[in-house]
Amino acid sequence: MSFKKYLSITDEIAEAIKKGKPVVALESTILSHGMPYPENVEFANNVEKIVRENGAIPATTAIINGKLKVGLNKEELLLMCKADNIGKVSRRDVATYLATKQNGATTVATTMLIAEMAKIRVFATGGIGGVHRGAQQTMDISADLQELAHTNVAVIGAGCKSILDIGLTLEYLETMGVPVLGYKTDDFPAFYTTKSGFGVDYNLPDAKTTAKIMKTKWDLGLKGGILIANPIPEQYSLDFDEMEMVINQALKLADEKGIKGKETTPFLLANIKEITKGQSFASNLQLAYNNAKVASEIAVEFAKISK
Ligand code: PSU
Ligand code: MN
Repeated sequence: MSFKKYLSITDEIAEAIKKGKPVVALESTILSHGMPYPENVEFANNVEKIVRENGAIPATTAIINGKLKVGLNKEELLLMCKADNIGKVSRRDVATYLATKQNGATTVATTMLIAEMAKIRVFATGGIGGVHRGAQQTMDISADLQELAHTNVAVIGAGCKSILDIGLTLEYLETMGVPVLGYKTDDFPAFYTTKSGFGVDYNLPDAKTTAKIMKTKWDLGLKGGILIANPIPEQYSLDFDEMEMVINQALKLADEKGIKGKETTPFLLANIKEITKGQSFASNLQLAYNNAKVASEIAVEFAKISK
């Protein structure tokens, strides 16, 4: 297919995919637009290390020099982390960035898209985008949700932040037929906290069962992604009410400054970090590490039954 000329997969990852070995996709927007430099460099290296320690091969994605990159070398990772002139690329931006050779970081939506092209079925992130609060007026709904509806990739994330309307986000996913599965939990996590007050469709007992559900869904030809909601480890969990206050403060600031569109999410993330004096950032790192670990375990089990 003609998309292959745009794909640039490292030899190691290409070989692993060919042999049916476990590979875990990782996004770059979390690096370029979700975290400050140089902390994001350490984070990027740690996440890749955790994936390897748990038996899978990391595949960080980005758009560089007209190519959809699957797997970044040190230099390319640094480019994403320094984030000088690095756009935030969602589905609608992909063709423009490729054709005009602009460099960009991939969101959850774009990472899913690239992962599917490369035949990678498991992707670890921090949290997904969703239906924003006030979407009834603004119609601000992340393209991540449409991608989950259509693209065959399992996304492991710590739910979503309550910068979003979590209830509406879950309704949207239900409408689109996206399974929302809790990893060893009955509760949909709210990123910084283990519980959001909303439930999941099913409580996954282990990686093996997760892999079985993924395989069954796609065997049936039921197109689309699966959201695997993996709560932050208890010891790093923050107080829900305290985070609500912080988030409300950030939302108010965004409103006052008239922040709109694709700037909204990065603006809110940066301000939450600022208001909590970095405390939320430590939790952010830990939940993302935990997602990488669980995603790798799932990728290992999925590889076993997909041979
Ligand atoms: N939510 C987070 N951290 C993030 C993002 C979302 O808690 O880094 C990033 C992800 O890359 C996600 C994107 O795909 O923001 C969603 O942006 P938007 O809401 O503009 O679709
Ligand atoms: Mn948006």
